[in-house]
Amino acid sequence: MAAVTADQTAQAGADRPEGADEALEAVFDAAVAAEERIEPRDWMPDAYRASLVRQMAQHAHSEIIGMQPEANWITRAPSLRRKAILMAKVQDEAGHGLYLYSAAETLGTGREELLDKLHAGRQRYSSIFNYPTLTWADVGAIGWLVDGAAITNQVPLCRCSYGPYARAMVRICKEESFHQRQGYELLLALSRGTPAQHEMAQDAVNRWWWPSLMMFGPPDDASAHSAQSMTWKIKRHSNDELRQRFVDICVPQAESLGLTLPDPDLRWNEERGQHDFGAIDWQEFHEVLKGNGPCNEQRLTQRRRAHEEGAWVRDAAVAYAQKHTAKPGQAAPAHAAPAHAAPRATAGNGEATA
Ligand code: FAQ
Repeated sequence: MAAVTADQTAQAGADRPEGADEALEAVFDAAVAAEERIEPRDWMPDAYRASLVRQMAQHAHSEIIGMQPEANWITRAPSLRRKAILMAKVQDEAGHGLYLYSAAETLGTGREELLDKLHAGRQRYSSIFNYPTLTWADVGAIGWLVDGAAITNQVPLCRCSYGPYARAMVRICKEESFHQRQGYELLLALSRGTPAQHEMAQDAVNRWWWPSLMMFGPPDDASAHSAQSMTWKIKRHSNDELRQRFVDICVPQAESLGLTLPDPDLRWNEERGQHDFGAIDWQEFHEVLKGNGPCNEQRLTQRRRAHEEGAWVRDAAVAYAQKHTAKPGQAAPAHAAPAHAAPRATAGNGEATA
């Protein structure tokens, strides 16, 4: 970006003449308008930085909490092939979290800080991961619908104005595409299987359809951040636009799958050239956001426990890095104390734990 770097701004320091911030903001606005990428060392408004951290943190948290519902089925996958695919997918989600935390770090917020906020319930993760995976077909429904919704939302983020986020999204979207296809293929196998398997696939779609539509966020007239995020070209489309796009993509796919989307109001609108669909239960969405979804407590408890139990891995990685960066003749610092084990929690919402 041909903008002013943060260093140049700092050099100008406190003596900056009156109106300097406005001038910097004008350069920033022009860069955004010209579709240039904002890079970590460029000057940016504090509110732009804060909004990016907010969205990227929520996104990163969603990826790592999103590992839980499907990981729950790794030990019970019905074949070696399915198990290998599912393990690869769940590992991919961890990787996505890693790219996104790293991208957020370029804005000056450390991963530890973001994780602390997640564990304290001060930052969000996607509502969708607060629903239980009750049968094997849920793994297919998550792949088809949840990853499908994620791709619809995230492909435009590859053109986000903030460089590190946009670049992380390119790789994430390629992997999400594989995730979506494996879910579709799994559901197709079930749908064409025995009547009981078909029924299991339909039941999973019935349960995941509406929560998937909620992933796109509140309706445009209730979306606090959309207008500003779109002006800054963080978001390229509104929540409702992307939700509509997703519905239009899913209808023919559901037909090919031989499954029904659970919405009696779903029909093609010739005039609009799009599908009409039924009302979303926004009360349910807000309850989930408040922490009252079927799995909120379970997901956070498990996340905190995984973090505690993984302390020794982080300590070991730090000790290893220090050892290898220590100058010759300098002793490597002693490694940290071993992590302590926390008691296991049990799910109280019908979701069996692996
Ligand atoms: N859940 O003003 P808006 C995945 C919050 S990754 C929870 O419309 P914005 C991969 C929102 O944060 C899925 N909270 O907000 C995968 C804000 O609260 P705040 C995650 C939600 O940012 C697949 C408030 O409501 N994807 O699935 C939700 O303009 C399978 C007002 O909303 C991303 O994060 C929700 N559904 O638009 C992994 C993509 N919706 O912050 C494993 C990037 C809204 O003021 C397995 N994020 N809120 O406290 C975005 O595109 C946007 O942030 C939106 C929300 C569209 C999610």
